[in-house]
Order: sequence, then C-alpha cells, then structure tokens
Amino acid sequence: MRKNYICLILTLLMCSAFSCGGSKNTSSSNEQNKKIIVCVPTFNADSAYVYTAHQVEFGPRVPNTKTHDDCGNYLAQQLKIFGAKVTKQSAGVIAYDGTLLKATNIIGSYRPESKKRIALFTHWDTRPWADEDPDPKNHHTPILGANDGASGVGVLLEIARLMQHQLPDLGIDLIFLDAEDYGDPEFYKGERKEESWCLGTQYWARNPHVDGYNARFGILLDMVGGQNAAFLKEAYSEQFAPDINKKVWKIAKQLGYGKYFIDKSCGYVTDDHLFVNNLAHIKTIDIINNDMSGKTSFGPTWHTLNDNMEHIDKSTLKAVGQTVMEVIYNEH
Ligand code: AHN
Ligand code: ZN
Repeated sequence: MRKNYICLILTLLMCSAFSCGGSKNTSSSNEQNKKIIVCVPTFNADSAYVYTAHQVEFGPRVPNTKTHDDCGNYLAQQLKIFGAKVTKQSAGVIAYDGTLLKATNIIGSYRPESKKRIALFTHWDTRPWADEDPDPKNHHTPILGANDGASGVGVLLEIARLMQHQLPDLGIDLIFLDAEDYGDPEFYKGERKEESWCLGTQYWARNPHVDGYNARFGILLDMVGGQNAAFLKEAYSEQFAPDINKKVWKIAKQLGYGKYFIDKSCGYVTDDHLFVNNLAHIKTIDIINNDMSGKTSFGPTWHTLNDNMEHIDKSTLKAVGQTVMEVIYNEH
C-alpha cells in the first residue's frame, strides 16, 4: 500500500519534471476504453537546432565524399549515446548517370524486441547541386542542406535524446535514409525517372534492416525547419495513410500548431514515403514543407545555396517535434 503510494507520487513528480503542460491528453486505448494519461516529454527546439547546425558544419553530405561519411559516423555515434540499438546498413546504389553511390542508411531502434513499432524516417544526405539556385553559375555547386537534409535529422535526434529517459510504449525506429537527393538534376538532358530519387529508401524497403520488418505506421520528415513553413496533407500520404494524416493534423491543432499544420491537401510529392508505401507496404505519411512563396512549392531556399542555418526557424522545429512526440507517446 505504502509502496503504491510512493509510486504514485513518483509518477506525478516525473510528469511535472517532464512538464506535461498542454500534453495531458487522454486517449482511449483497449476494448474497455480505459483513459490513459500520458506524460509526453517536452521537445527542446534549441537542442534540435544544435543537432541541425552540427550536421551543416560538416559541409555538404553528398554520398561518396568524406564530409558525408564523417557526418554519418557522428549520427550513428549520437544515436548510440542516446541509448538506441544502431544499425548501419551499407547500400550500393546506382545514380541516374550510372555513378555507383556508397550509401548508408542509419537506423536507431528503441525496444528492438517489441513487435508493435512506429517508424520515423528522414533523409540525411544533401543534394550535390544547387540546381534551383537563382544564379545559374551555382547550379553545379553542392548545397548545405540545413533544411533539406539536416532539419529532419535534428528533430529525430532530439526525440532520441528524450526517449533515452522515458520510452513510449511502442518500439520506435529512427531511420536516417541516404541518397534521397541524388535525383536527376534540372540540367540533365536524358530521360527523367522518379526512381532516380530516394535511392537509399528503395534499398531499405527491399532489404529492411530486420527480416520481415513491419510497423503500425510511418512518418517521414522532410524540410521541417524552414521559416514560414506550411505543412499540407500530401496526396500520396492521403492515398496510403489518410488515418495517420488525420491523427497527426488533429494533434498538431490541439497543441496550438494549426498555423503550421494546415488542414488542406496538396499535390503528389515523389519522396521517401512513396517507396516505403509501395515497396515495404508500411503506411507512411510525409510531413513536408509546402511553401508557395518561392518558384517551387518547397519554399524559396529549396535546392539553392540559401538552404543554410540563416533560414532555419526554431519554432518550426518545435511544432513538428512536439507534434511527433505527442503522436508516438499516445500509441499503446
Ligand atoms: C522531387 O522533386 C521529385 N521530389 C522532392 C523530394 C525531395 C527533394 N525532398 C527533398 N529534396
Ligand atoms: Zn532536396
């Protein structure tokens, strides 16, 4: 009796330590419809920002370069420090122009023994060419990819840091995909193929890091740190996983992030989630910036030399990070 009482006090203290403020969501779980009060740790955007900046400090992370491999080692080491079981999956993949890319998918797993899992994806490589830069003389220069490459990893590393202290009920896999952004460049005159994108994902989806791997659902983060970001319900996500889109956008709104997660749909985006859905058959959504203020729908810095830390906004990282935390801690 006394022991139970102490346990209850400890639990309450833990909740306040992790400042459940705004997160005391109850979710109906099993058949008896019991209410479960979940303590969701507070996502620290300063911390996610530092992990983003650290990747950018390596320079561009283009497959087959030293700065890429150095950054990959840093990411694997960070996941280990945060208590994940780490798998480095080497994947030889062929680029649109026949180049053999030595790609590496890096996976950090929590509760690796659990059959009930959620997969969180992002790509960690950066584009070899600023082929959307306003200045054509930059079209062959590699980008820093602060938003397009580092931001998703920054958010997931912060989630890893928090999970080491308090695990969600389900097993979680943080899957850092390589060679997403080597898709046929604007200056390429040959035949354009959508399979020239997301090469690391296509490898992983055909050869998952664990035999027979499955997950309840997946969430892909792509360009989740930009200024004035807007996340719309992307068309493949709506097609394959409308229930997950609904759940994520509802939670974001409840948390007060309705300004970022807009309840509207947008067009189809060829991104890692397409191959996860089609090849691995795990229903997966894409949280991807859909900002029409530039000449493309991905915002003004997309595939330009301006994709640097000056255009990263901590409030965007916070909106995405806290929303994903709330989603994964509310699965039982
Ligand atoms: C295409 O442009 C075909 N897909 C966008 C996927 C992407 C590129 N995400 C980040 N960089
Ligand atoms: Zn890109």
